Order: sequence, then structure tokens, then C-alpha cells
Amino acid sequence: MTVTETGAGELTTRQLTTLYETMCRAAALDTRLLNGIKRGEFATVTWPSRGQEAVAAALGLALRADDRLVTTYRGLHDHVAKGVPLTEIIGEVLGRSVGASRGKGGTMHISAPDHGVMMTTGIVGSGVPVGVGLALAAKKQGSDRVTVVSFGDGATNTGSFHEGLNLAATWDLPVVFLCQNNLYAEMTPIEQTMAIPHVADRAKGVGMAGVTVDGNDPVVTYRALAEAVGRARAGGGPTLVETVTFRFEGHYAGDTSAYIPEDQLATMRAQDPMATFPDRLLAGGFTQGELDAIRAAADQAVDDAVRTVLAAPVPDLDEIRLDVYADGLAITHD
Ligand SMILES: Cc1ncc(C[n+]2csc(CCOP(=O)(O)OP(=O)(O)O)c2C)c(N)n1
Ligand SMILES: [Mg+2]
Repeated sequence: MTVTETGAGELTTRQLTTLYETMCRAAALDTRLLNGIKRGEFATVTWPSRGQEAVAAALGLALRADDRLVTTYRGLHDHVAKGVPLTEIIGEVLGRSVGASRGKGGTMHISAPDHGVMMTTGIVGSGVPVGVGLALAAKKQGSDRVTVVSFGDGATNTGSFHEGLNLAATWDLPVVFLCQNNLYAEMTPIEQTMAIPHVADRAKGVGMAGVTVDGNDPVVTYRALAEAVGRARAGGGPTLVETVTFRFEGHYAGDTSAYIPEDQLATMRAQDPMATFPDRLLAGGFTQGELDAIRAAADQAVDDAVRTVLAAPVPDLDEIRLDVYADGLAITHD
């Protein structure tokens, strides 16, 4: 897949460290949840993103705390990057009262508005029009916050994607469409569902800027996202950013990925950002000790959060009646 370098300028040591810290937390979260499921420590369902860490880390660095995010069932990395505390994420995955939605949403439906995560959806493509609505609200309110909608390559074959992009371009909305192209939709490779080489080319049809970047490179991805977010914030309208990446685990925890050819797996393993980015940091002056410490801290934070969550109660039965209707809630327009 051909990729385009965008933007310029060196990242600071602090920015590079933040990228790697987020990547390590995201990878540790996937691994810990998969291991826990495999050994029967807990029962739940996840859609792992192992391999896609660079995209989420870049996203986190490009966004402000008050920016909005809409993501999918494969969005745990995005939640981490947006700053949702690990206990709130894992609490939701394991259905405990400490979850972001007090354990009632599950992996597919995490929302954490305090951190800008407005919706996580299991309906492929459905986040796009919701993100367009959030961006329209920001524009009408005169706010400079930006909305990012994160989705997969398969989602770009849905009607909602095309309808949403068309409206966003027509109304010049402050939104960034982030396609995490992991080359598969469930078990189907992208070549069997799309006749054009780049998802980003779909932007041209609605008069929107579109760019394809190497989603396994957090620096290149950050630059592309920072440029798109900056354009949206300055009133320059929406962008479709396609990040080409890969997922090394199955579509869902338990899927053995037997449909992924060995040679493709080997090619993509050589580009695994959790291997290539540390090498690049070492070449750039980081020490092995520093990188090991970042990784160990991430593993520890995830382990601690799992322990906290497992010690927390499941939601009280009365919770089932709460948050169903807006009774008692003040509806405001801030
Ligand atoms: C509207 C709709 N159609 C079909 C499905 C079943 N489904 C769940 S995930 C998925 C694949 C989506 O692939 P992609 O958008 O590339 O995201 P990825 O899972 O690779 O992150 C499909 C078809 C669904 N959830 N919603
Ligand atoms: Mg996909």
C-alpha cells in the first residue's frame, strides 16, 4: 500500500514518550484481557486491536481533552488514548460498577463524556452520522472543539459513511474521519469488498481532503491527524485520514485468524509498531532502560486496574432502571 508523508517538524522527547506510553498501555490492555479470557479468570468478549497501537497513540496526542470521539467495538485503544481511566474501561469490559457506564454498557458501548468519548458502537458505520451531528453542534455553539470518528475499512462500504461524509463536507464541519484500515472486515480481506486502492480516495467524491498514511508509524500518523485536527479547528472543514495498519489477533477474542495467509502475517509482523517504534526510539537516543521502564509501568497499571475492577461489585439490580429515560436529568445545550 502506498503511503503519503504529511507535515514536517520533529517531535519533542516528551511527545515521543507520550506516544510510546499510550502504545504500551493499549497493548498491555489487549494482552491482559485476552490472557484473562483464555485462562478462565473472567468471561467477557473483546475485539482486540493488538497491532493498531500507533494509530490510537497518535490520535491521543493530536486531540485536546475537550475534543470529542466516537469509536467502535475495536475502540479500547482509542479510549485509552483519549484519557479514559483504565478502571473505567476494564470495569465496562468486565461489567462491574466501576465501569464508565457503571458496568451496563460492556465493551461495545463504552461512553465516557467527561473524557470526550461520546459513543462506542457495534453497528458498523453508525458512528459516522453521530460524529457529524456532534461536529454540527460544536459549529452552531461557536466552540472550537473537534470531533473525531474512528472506524474500520469495512465501515467505509456502508451508506452511513458516504451520507455522513457528504454532509460534513457540504456543511464544512469540524470533524476528522479516522479510518483504521486493518485490511480485514471480520474474516474478509479488503480486496474482496473495495475496487479502489485507497479508502482515502473516497473523500474526493464528496469534495473533502483525504490522505493515506502508514498507520504503523505513530509519528507520521500523528502529523497527519494533527494537520487534519488543526484544519478542522481553524474552520477549514473535514478530512478523511486513512491509516493503514493490521490486527494480529482475531476479529474477536477466540477467533483463530486461520483466514490470514502466513506470508501476509509475516510481512505485517515486520511492521508491528510495538517492535519497530522502540527500535526507532533507541536509534533516536532513548535508552533500553527507559523503554523497559515505560513498558513495565504500563503492564503494572493494567494489572492494578484489573485487580481493582475484579474486587468491585457487579451493578446493583436497581441500576437497570437508571439512565433509561431522561427523567430527572437537566437537558442543557452546553
Ligand atoms: C451494520 C452492520 N453490518 C454488519 C455487522 C457485522 N460486523 C461486525 S464487525 C464487522 C466488520 C467491520 O470491519 P471494519 O469496519 O473493517 O472494522 P474492524 O472490525 O476491522 O475494526 C461486521 C461486518 C455489524 N456489526 N453492523
Ligand atoms: Mg477492518
